Amino acid sequence: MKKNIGIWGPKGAGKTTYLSVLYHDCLANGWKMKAADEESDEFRLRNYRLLFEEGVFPIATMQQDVGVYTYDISREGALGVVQSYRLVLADASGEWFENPVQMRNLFPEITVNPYDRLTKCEGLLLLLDPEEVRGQQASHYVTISRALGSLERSASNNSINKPILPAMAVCFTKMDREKYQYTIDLDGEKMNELARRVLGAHIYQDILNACAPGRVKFFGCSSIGLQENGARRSANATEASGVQRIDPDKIIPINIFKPIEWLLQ
Ligand SMILES: Nc1nc2c(ncn2[C@@H]2O[C@H](COP(=O)(O)OP(=O)(O)OP(=O)(O)O)[C@@H](O)[C@H]2O)c(=O)[nH]1
Ligand SMILES: [Mg+2]
Repeated sequence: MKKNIGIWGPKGAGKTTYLSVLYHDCLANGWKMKAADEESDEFRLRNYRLLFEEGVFPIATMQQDVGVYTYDISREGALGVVQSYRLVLADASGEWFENPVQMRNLFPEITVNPYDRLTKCEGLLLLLDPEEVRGQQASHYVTISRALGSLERSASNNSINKPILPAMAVCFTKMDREKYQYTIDLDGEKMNELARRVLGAHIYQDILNACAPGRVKFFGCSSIGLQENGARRSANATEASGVQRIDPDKIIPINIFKPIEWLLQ
């Protein structure tokens, strides 16, 4: 079963890093995963080396680089029934979501741009750095509202009677940072409370309004894991070279595959 998963998130939210460790976390959750083409495998391997060998984050995605990555995942569920999906994920620079008009004008040749991809996605991953959202709620409001509007329009175009919106997983990234570490695994009402606090009442309510009941869920995640003492260093301080270092041996991604697993349900 083919599933287009849309990824949405402002610049630097952690999209590329998230995708880079997806393979790792998918396996850790008892699934098998295989890249469906060479480009998808190369993306995975290139970033794997950066993170797990050199201990550095992938570089910021360039404006013109819109990558579409396809992975086949499967696992044996209850009663030996095999579940299998083809995940199609697109990764783009956050500028596509912050300034879509400007990006479209700059790169008219990118016909299926990440923005338009939303109109045919079955699930949406909204990645947000909670620290950034808190600092700039108004600009995030705009970026998030665009995603919601685009989803709602595509739903009402596709079916006349009952618009069916894709499910949406809102993931707060980089929750390994000291301030957030203790909230990474919150669930249910506690997670909703955190989301309301981070997003502000307006954005929070807009998200709930745009999604059918039970079709939106908030997650806390970290691509690099808690890193123990290293987390503080990697999150806040930059080395003299300007490159943040991660301890490759301590990369244990948290809640990376879980939101996708939830979207697939
Ligand atoms: N502490 C911590 N920092 C992270 C994590 N993931 C990403 N970062 C930091 O956030 C920066 C941006 O991450 P990216 O994955 O490049 O973000 P992006 O959303 O792809 O950014 P653009 O492609 O520029 O839009 C990284 O260079 C890291 O400094 C994480 O799990 N924990
Ligand atoms: Mg990126």
